[in-house]
Amino acid sequence: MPKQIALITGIAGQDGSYLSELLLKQGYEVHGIVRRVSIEDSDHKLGRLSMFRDQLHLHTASLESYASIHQAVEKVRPTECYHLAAQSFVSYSFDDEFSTLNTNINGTHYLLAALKSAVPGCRVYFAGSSEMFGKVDEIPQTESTRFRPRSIYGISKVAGFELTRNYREAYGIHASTGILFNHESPRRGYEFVTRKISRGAARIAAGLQKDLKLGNLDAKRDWGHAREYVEAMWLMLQQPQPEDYVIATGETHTVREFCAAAFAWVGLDYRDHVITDQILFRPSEVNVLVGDASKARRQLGWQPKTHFHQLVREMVEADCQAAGSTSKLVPELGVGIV
Ligand code: G4F
Repeated sequence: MPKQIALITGIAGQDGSYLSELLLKQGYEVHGIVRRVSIEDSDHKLGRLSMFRDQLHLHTASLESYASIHQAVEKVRPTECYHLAAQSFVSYSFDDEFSTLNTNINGTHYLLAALKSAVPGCRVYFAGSSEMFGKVDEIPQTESTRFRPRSIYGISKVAGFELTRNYREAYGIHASTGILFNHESPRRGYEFVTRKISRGAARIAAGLQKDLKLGNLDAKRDWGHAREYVEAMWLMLQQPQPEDYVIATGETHTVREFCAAAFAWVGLDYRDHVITDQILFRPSEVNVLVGDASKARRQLGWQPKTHFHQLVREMVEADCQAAGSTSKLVPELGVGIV
């Protein structure tokens, strides 16, 4: 069997790090595209890769430059390409619409065009998002639910999804989109709500901070474990035909429930510490997301394993360790108080 060569954009992020580990274990030669600043500040920006950094091949390129993307693709000549890089923080997309659209849409287009030109047989994964569903028409959301995005980020992902579909249909590229619902872990960035809460709870328990400011506590999300979601990405590229798949747990919880559970793990009541701040509310919100991953279960044999409370616990424990405190593990508190 010829050597499998993977190219991952966004390799330094949460998903990129879990995916690299998975592919290395399977014997892939793993290449990643990173920004020049990441190499210059590698302790900080490549921290998630530190455990296996010496097994990776990193290349500097920018999603804003077709020439640099083409050069990286031509050099690596991947058999599989996972396009994870994006401006992925939804709130920020309201503040800088132009750069979100530019990076997310043009970056995807540049990559698809470079792959088509240099390695048309390469299988491609595009990181879609449940944010594409936006103001949802139906609950739960499936592959055929209409997209009604409510943020510039969501709009950019719908465009990426359509570009991917078009490259598949027009040029016969094996390109699939994973419509991934929220997926979290102790490697999640601090700006996302779950990590903000797990870290906040741990630091408050350790006496390092008093309060935690949050926005909309009533938004509902379908939260799964990132380590399992990258397995679904890989499975999509092993299928004979490229298709699009919803990846989700099928369970939804409010941000408030996440707070209650996280603070309960450290023996605290979130109501004594969480403050809502209007500044952190979004101009237009996606109120409820919950996915139906039946197609992935049927065709990929994929299903989520980590339950909401296990996920919260794993994140809080990791942050307690970082904050030098111990979690007191009192889940009963978290279940009742919302
Ligand atoms: O953690 P979030 O910022 O994630 P969001 O916006 O759902 O997006 C994430 O999941 C998507 C998949 O659906 C990805 F495509 C995307 O790249 C990203 O990974 O916010 C979750 C919810 C929102 O409703 C937000 O309004 O939490 C609410 N929230 C309340 N207070 C907050 C806060 N979100 C953040 N980031 N910070 C807060 O203080």
